[in-house]
Amino acid sequence: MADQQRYNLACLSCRLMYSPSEVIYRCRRCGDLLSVEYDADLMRPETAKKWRGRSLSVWRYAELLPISDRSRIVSLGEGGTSLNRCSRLGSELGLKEVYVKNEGENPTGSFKDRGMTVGVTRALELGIKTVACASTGNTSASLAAYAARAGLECVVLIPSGKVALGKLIQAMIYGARVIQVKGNFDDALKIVEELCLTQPIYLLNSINPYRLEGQKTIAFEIWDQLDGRVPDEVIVPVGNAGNISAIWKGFRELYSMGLIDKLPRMIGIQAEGAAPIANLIKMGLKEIEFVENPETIATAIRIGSPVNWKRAVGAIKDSNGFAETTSDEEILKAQRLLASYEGIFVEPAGAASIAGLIKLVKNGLVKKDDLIVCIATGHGLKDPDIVLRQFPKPVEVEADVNTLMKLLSS
Ligand code: AN7
Repeated sequence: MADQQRYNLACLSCRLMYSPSEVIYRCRRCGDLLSVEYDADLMRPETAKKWRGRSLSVWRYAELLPISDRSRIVSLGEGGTSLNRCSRLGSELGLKEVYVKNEGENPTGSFKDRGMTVGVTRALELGIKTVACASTGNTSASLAAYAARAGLECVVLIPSGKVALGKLIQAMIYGARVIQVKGNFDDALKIVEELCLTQPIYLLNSINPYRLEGQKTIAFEIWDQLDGRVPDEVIVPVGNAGNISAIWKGFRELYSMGLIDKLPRMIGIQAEGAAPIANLIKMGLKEIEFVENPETIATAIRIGSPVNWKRAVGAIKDSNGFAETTSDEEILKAQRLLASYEGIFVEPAGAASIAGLIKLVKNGLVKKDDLIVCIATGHGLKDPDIVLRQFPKPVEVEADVNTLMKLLSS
């Protein structure tokens, strides 16, 4: 038997409420996005007692996830990613306590799996047969996998020629219909949203409120992994701006439940060529100025019109945080630094949080003793080309130990 629904959907702007039984992405009155809001009786410390004894994963936090029938969860073992204390990186930067949460450890290699386990489970509950998304790569890889697991048809739209190879082949092998759109991610998202409003196809981009529910568990896990301590700063790469919003929601819920008594500052990092949110925050603009032709080697965050920009700006401002931009060069440098100092290999977009941290240190915006968590959002093997291009071919030797020793001593 399904539990009773213990949440509703609420418009972010006008607060109009909708029943979860509706397939709806935007408020019918004002057009803004929707958020999952739980019944007040769940927002108590007692709720967290049920979490103890369950393994670290997205579903450890089931009471605060919008699924009524837990017997039908579509899972591949998502979440439970490591939170690595990075002492070598920290001392290089003159910081005492830096952690990297390695979301590349998720089943398809990015944090998107946290959202998809929830979103695709909801799709099944709603009786959906076909799911779709637009994607810079990781969302499509993840949706394709979870759709396969659930036995759903899957359509993914990607910007022509601008998706890292590893992500493209994932969507293919999982059996999705992969369609390249002549345009960028923003163009692809626009048409897939239109498609899903007129066809019986369920949209699983981050305008879908259930996705963010899964992703907020990054905050819950950090809190668990730090034994109840709250970071001073959480640094997040920002593209479509769903993840930073989701993580902030997670921390706010812990706060509402009375489990923490302070909140972290949320720090969003964007690539210079795709930085509408960072520009807004840094220049104090009133209105967002979308970037028409976003460009960065971090193709995952090559997004000019982030749909969740309002939520993200809210998260940054309400948390007393800020936003920063990083150049492609800084991103690649950070990617190498994290790999060679800590053994953590992330894709360029995932390294944006590290590149951002380096910049914040330079600008004196974080303190030496701060407890800092960087979110490394995707696995390095997604995009091998970018690394290959930066290194010379490995030297070749005869299969002879003396030659080898000579080489090593040179
Ligand atoms: C590695 O896959 O948007 O700010 O379509 O893959 O929540 O969008 C990917 C985003 C950061 C940005 N890091 O997260 C997609 C897509 C990685 C990513 C982001 C993405 P959001």
